[in-house]
Amino acid sequence: MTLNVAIIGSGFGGLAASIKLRKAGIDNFVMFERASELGGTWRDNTYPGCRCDVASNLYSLSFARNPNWTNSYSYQPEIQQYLLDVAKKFRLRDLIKFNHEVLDITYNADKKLWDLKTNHGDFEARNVILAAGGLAEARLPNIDGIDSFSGKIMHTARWDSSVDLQGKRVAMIGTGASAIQTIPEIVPLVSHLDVFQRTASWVLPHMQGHPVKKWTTLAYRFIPGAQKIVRTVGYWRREMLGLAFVKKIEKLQVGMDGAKLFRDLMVTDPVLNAKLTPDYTMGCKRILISNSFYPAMVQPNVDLITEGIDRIEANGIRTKDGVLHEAEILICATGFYVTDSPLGRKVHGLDNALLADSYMGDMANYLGSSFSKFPNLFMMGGPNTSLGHNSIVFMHESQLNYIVPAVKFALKKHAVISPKEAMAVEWTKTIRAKTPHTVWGTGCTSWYLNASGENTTVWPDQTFKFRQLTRGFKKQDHDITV
Ligand code: N01
Repeated sequence: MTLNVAIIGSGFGGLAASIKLRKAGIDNFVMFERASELGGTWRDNTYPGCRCDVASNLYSLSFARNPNWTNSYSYQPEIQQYLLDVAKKFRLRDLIKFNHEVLDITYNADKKLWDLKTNHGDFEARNVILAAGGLAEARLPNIDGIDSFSGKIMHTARWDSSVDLQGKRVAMIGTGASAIQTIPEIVPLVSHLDVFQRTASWVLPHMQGHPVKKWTTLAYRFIPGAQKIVRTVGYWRREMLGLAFVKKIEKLQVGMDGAKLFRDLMVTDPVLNAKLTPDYTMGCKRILISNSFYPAMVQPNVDLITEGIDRIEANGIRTKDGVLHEAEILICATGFYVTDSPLGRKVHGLDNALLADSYMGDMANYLGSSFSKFPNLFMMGGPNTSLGHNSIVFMHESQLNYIVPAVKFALKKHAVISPKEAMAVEWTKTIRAKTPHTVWGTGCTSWYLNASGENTTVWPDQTFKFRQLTRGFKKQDHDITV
């Protein structure tokens, strides 16, 4: 049977797409999920201390608010439970084909259908929504000798809870968002931790993460609109930060001064303090929020190594100064394949166009959601729809305001639709021209940039503007064949 829609992934994006499709009266669709459970990045990231740095009221679907959050900034298990609850409430589980890894997605122009190859057989679909997520493919560092390490290697996004860290000598590579949450949790366990830092991060104190009071939960449950108001206020506070990122970069100096004060109070050793001092404008890489990272870094069993890694050997990590830092366990908090996600190489459109070129090559996109040579294919979390300052769930819902009516139109009219090449080129040009004037154009390396140093990941403007631009399906922007 030909599917109306094949959705790839069952994380926030896939679940939201399913709910919205159904609400639009569309049936006969499935979510292909390579794992045995739904949840995407919140299923995968089970490292100790894993928590969202966006408030729970905001980091949730607007149409599925949860009055029962126990913490204002939730930890991973509660977010994963939220997604399981959403799936239950909206009866989505039966729509998911678990353990189905999509191996290839190719457009068949004769049949006007997408052919999907999975590890459990082949499928055809009239429309495809890619919702595999930007933080899905864990990246191990490409460091000489990594295969020769004789101990256990773990990536934070593939945490193995059966590994006992108690009393072990541990090395951690990376000091990004995942690392700074993991480090304080494992320092009390390990005999020694060497943290290998390539770039120091901007760290601010966590001022608002706290258990939710009972009366607040009651207010969320029983006072109509109470939680929505809190969510809205939280959204606009973040947009103030967004304003500094995209228009008033000089205002970030206030944040940098505050972060310096915080660091100076927490890290009194001048050598360690200097090593932890970032050398780029705050916000160019993701701002980290933690009250426990600096206190962990000053513990006597922790060393911060900034000499640069030369290679990994059987017994540890050798730095460029020739010193071998012995380790029994190696933890890589080294991020994800984002601009070079393997999924991009599995999607082939017209003229054998490769979706990977939307991030890595010159391929233009429309609203970060569709591509001229990929008819009836849409991408959640596509180019320049990731965020540095607000909730990604808001962006997902914005994308769906365009994607769902587009799919509905295509199904109703039996139409082949794709954005006009000129519209896609115009959109991509406009987005790329914005970045140099934002904080992401101030010069730092991050996963927001592709191999050519171009921002193909983060939305370089305020999010309400994206919401305005994605309002509905504009026929005039598309090539439509019926
Ligand atoms: O990954 P990252 P992450 N040698 O790519 C270093 C979300 N998230 O998993 O900065 C040495 O940010 C790398 O160094 P450098 C959030 O969107 C959110 O931490 O490239 N070091 C960096 O320090 C976040 O942005 C939350 O110089 C190497 C680190 O590894 C995204 O996930 C929590 C190296 C990678 O940092 C990714 O965060 C967790 C090498 N070869 C994640 N390769 C919250 O909500 C890489 N590094 C709080």
